[in-house]
Amino acid sequence: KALADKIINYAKLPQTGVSLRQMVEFGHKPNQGSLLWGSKFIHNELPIRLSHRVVELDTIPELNDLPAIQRVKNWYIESFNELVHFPPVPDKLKNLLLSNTLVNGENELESEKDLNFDNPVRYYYNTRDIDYPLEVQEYNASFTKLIGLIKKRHDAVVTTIAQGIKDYKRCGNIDVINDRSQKFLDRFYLSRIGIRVLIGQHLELNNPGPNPDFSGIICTRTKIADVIKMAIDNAKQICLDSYILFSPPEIEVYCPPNLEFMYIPSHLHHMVFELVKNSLRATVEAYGEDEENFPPVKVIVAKGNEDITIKISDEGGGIPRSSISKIWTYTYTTADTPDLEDTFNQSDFKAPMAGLGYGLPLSRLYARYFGGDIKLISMENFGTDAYLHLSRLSNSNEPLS
Ligand code: W6P
Repeated sequence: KALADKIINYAKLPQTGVSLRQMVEFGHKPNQGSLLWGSKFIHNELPIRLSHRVVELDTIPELNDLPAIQRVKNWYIESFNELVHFPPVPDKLKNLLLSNTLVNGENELESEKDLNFDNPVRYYYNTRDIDYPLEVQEYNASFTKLIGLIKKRHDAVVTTIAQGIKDYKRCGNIDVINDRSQKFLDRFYLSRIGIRVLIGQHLELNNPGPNPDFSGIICTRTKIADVIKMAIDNAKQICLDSYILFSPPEIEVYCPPNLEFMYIPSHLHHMVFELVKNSLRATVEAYGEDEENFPPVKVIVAKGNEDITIKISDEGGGIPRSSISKIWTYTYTTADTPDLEDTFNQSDFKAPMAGLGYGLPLSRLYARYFGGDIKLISMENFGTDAYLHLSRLSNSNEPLS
């Protein structure tokens, strides 16, 4: 039908990546005019990214059969449809916006001739800080509302797919996770991170909080030691909730004081939390009730020119070298995995010690999204070192598949 054709056509258009630096530069005190360019960019870009995922999904028959995947695909189609039906910027606002767009300034258009409203927007353009008419604000507000609803619709994508794959495997379909669907899910979740960063950034810019260190959801002064501390407290608490323990293993942190960099704090928290949680679990399971002899988990932070690297070391017995690659798959977990209902039925949601096994592969995607990575080195029968590399060069573009 018409919608299906439209999706196929959009999927032929290239996706446009954005760097952390671009987002931050744009996000510094945007006015309603700049936000209108932001709305236009996302209005162009989101349907393209959504269509790529839908079309690609049709090429993975092993996954396409899953009811859970069909549900998720329908969310993508619905959101695509809402976006392409959202009204374009009214003509009378176009000219006003064009005449106030900054040319040849920092971070602006390269030349006047690019100033055609219907050209594809590479990212955002900054505009003069004038009083824009109410219609601009109304347009931005109604677009912001739409993408807020879209973001919410897709909240449960990861858990829906994870549970779907688990059920499907339990019914005897062991071939769902082959190399092809593994690579697809990596691209799919990486793309999802990018989409949610764009939406999250736009929502935040349209409704900014008071903290001047933030540009949208990006903190220009993310204090590594603070984020690590919170992630550790969180992981320790979950460790206490999951095991009958007097106290969880000690965690020693060696971090240059006051070290800060530009990042999305929630992403950093998520990755450190996940790695620390794994180290705690390995330690507790290796030592059992012998709490007094828990070897501490060590967190070491080093600042280089290219990277800030966080090493998380445990002496939890390690894993065989041949099992390392399984850690990054979407079906492997060393612990018993609770079903989703079990975790949601608790009066308030508790992150389980061992979730659906997605924590590590997703953390690596978060790292890669901004040019970093996660590497695991294990000594079987001793322990594991996890290296979280974070790129300090914030101008690497979003990886788009
Ligand atoms: C383990 C297995 C693992 C995965 C990720 C991080 C730390 C650890 N420790 O034994």
